[in-house]
Amino acid sequence: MAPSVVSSGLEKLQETLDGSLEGRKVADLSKDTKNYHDPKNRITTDYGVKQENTDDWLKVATEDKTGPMLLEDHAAREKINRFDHERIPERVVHARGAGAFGTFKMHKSLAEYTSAGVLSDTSRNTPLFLRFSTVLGSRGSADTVRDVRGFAVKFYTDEGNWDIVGNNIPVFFIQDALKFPDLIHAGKPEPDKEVPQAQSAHNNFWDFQYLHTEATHMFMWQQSDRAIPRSYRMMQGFGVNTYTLTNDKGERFFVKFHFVPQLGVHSFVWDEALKLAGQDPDFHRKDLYEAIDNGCFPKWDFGVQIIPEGKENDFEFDILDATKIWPEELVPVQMVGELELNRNVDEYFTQTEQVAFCTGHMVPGIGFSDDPLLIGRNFSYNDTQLTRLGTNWQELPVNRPVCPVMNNNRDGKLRHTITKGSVNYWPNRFEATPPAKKEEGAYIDYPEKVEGMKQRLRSKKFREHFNQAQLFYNSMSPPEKAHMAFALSFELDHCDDPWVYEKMSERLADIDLGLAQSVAEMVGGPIPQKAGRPNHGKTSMRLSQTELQPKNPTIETRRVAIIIADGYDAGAYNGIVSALKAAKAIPYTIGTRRSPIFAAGESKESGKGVKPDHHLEGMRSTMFDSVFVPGGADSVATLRKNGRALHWVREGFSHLKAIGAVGEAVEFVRDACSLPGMDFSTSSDVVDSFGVVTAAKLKPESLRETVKMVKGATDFV
Ligand code: HDE
Repeated sequence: MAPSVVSSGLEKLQETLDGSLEGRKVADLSKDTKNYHDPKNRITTDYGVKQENTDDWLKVATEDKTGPMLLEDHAAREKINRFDHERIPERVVHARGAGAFGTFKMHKSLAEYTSAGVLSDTSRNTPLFLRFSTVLGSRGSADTVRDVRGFAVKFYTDEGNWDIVGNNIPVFFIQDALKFPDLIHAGKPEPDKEVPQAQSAHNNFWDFQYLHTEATHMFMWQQSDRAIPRSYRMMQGFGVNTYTLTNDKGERFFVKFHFVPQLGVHSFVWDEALKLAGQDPDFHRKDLYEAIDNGCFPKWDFGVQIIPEGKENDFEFDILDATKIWPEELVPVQMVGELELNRNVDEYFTQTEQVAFCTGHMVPGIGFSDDPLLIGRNFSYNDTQLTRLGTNWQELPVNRPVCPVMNNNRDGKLRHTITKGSVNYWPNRFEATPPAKKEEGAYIDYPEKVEGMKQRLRSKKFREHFNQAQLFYNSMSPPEKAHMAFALSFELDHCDDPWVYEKMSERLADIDLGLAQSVAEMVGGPIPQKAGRPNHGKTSMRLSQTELQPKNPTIETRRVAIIIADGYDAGAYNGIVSALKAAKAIPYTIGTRRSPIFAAGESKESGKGVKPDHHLEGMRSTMFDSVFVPGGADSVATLRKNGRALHWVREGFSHLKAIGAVGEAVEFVRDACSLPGMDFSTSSDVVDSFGVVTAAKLKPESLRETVKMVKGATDFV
């Protein structure tokens, strides 16, 4: 990744967007943005005095002798002092993340359901910040671990900030917010040894899952391929909780929010994710930054599921239960808008780290429901920002709204705003800053009639915990089911307390007997002979990733490694590079060394050659979506003798990647993959077998075929 000097060109953007809602957030941020690379800059202290030396502490010293350092050196003390206090508490969950700015647009108005401008005014481009995250790991943990991913959006609307603090999985582990500390304690590293980091594969996590049957549906999602996404750009986002919309007539609707990636939903295979966690722990963070920097802006279709008030009891599940989806057969998703990410942050800490979301941030026309998970969250988010960022966290540039903010909340540590005026209360004799009327855009609470007993109780429908776990499992394709069996076997193998893996082996029989039996056998649990409860056999649409593929498959932004050694076939190499570029994929040349590699017939003395992006030892196949080997007798002979080259091809093949080879490389690839019975006939023009495309002779169609193959392979995983 080549970092640009001033990555997002705020000034330029400001000119083009001037006056628009989108432009106002850009202008607002630029007030606090300084350019480190401005040639006029000189180093100063924090109080603005230019410094001639920030490397040597003031000391009593001569050319021959170093004497004591002097406490009087304020600038030195300031530098160390500021450094000592650089860290703030990391988020208690979702500590590891990456974010970007973007815009949100509705192409169909929801005015029928809501008075919120952000959802009804199709002429608006609402600016936003989106932060993706993992849940369990610390700030420095790896991106590709098995975990739920956060999908938190802050919309800077004309009526105030609206936050959807969602995940890439539509349900949650628990139904009542009060269980959250227990859930997270059980998932985080165990308290005695503080292991494992960023993993659910341990006794406490699975102990919790067994003891909370309400978690069954969610842990099935967390054991599916959804928990190992290929990219933040290739996963869905869900609001998860049930919110409400209110229209101008005062009618109310229950709503769930959905974001569907236009690139389709794609995942790693587990072995790839595991290896990447060590080989490139920043894989997702870099992937997002790179795509935006290259102008390939990730986009999501925005959709809503809506249930009118009065119909909420028509379902066998409670629509306020966050452990349940609203199956799309019953409540279709209406696709009504689009979210695009188009600007990288200028600085990680002040933007991605300091962004602070709050489920309580609602704008007129959008509200809560009595979802007991959501209402607890409404308390928790503001509370946690006080620890993390302090009282005035809403004044930080990334957090402040684009519309005017004025009230009688004052003071507190690090107050930034200077409010002029001689009173700071309401009512006041000047009638200054009065409350707003409805016509002026005030948030009006929905007048809901409420009656009941005060009790620590969940209503009856909340007590059914298995139907949708079965629905989800039944809806998976055979490979997805196999991946889940492997995932569960991996996780429970890491639990060394027999109580945990034995109980969990039994629990799986509540979902599917076959699954329970195969996992129990693998992990050494008792093999269930009978289903815990009959599988209802039902399925639902768009739960399997295979149904969430784009209408027009694309290989835009996919990374393709082209492996070469001296004597490679320049025609094949140049051909594939330009075919990939034309398809907007990103070709990477991987050489036996990073200094220039020479094509067949090209002499070293020519001083030309190709300078590879990386060498074979510097990278691994896991970091690429596809591998291509051009021919060239000498190049292939060298690669054959290179164990790492062999491993590149073999590993890529075993991770189901598209592999392409031309000319002499065909035999090499066949041997590297070494699958008996594979038909890599070199006599015909183009052969495609087990995801490997080979062509005996270089022809345009062989290159086109390779590109198509990469497309095909990336469609599925
Ligand atoms: Fe969160 N969650 N959460 N959560 N959550 C936090 O707030 C909490 C839940 C989610 O990128 C914390 O600012 C409670 C569901 C995301 O900054 C904290 C409950 C969903 C993020 C908190 C839940 C989420 C958080 C920690 C149970 C999906 C990262 C730092 C009722 C819909 C936001 C922070 C970011 C972060 C509390 C459950 C998503 C402690 C009490 C369900 C994406 O306030």
